[in-house]
Amino acid sequence: MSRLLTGTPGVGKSTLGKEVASISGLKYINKRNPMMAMMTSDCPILDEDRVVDEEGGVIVDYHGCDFFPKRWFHIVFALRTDTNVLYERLETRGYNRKTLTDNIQCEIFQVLYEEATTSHKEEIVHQLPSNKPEELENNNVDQILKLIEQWIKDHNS
Ligand code: DAT
Repeated sequence: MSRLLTGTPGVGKSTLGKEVASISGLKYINKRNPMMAMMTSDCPILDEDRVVDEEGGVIVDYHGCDFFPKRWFHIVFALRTDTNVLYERLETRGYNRKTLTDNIQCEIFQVLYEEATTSHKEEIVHQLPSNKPEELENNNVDQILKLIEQWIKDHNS
């Protein structure tokens, strides 16, 4: 069982992914995890054998889904952040002007959400707002856990 958290850098994938993993028992995988090898800085490869064997399933954090096989993810969560909020987060990270502008445009044109809906069935892609701590704690964690629970019910009956 694999879930993907996608979205522009800075939208909150790693914060939410780690929180969901700590509550649900899913294993959190990002590009620093040995199960994800980076061919180049923008080309991830998941170690399918190890991921499939992972008891309890995995939640993968990556800014994109083009590189993964289409059959791979059962649910995709696309985080979205308002431009002004994202700008401040990326500025705090010390991104240079070009990287900042590229990422803000990526969010404005919802590049990663559209990539998710064109590379996966639309009904498995869920957009989640990620601007305030309350959205993380009260909304997104709960919603992800409910959708995972529902998926398990639907596929085990
Ligand atoms: P990503 O993994 O998508 O690059 P992150 O998890 O590192 O993003 O988060 C970027 C910053 O934003 C970090 O300082 C934590 C903060 N953040 C994440 N989700 C948030 C939310 N829902 N409300 C407020 N701040 C949030």
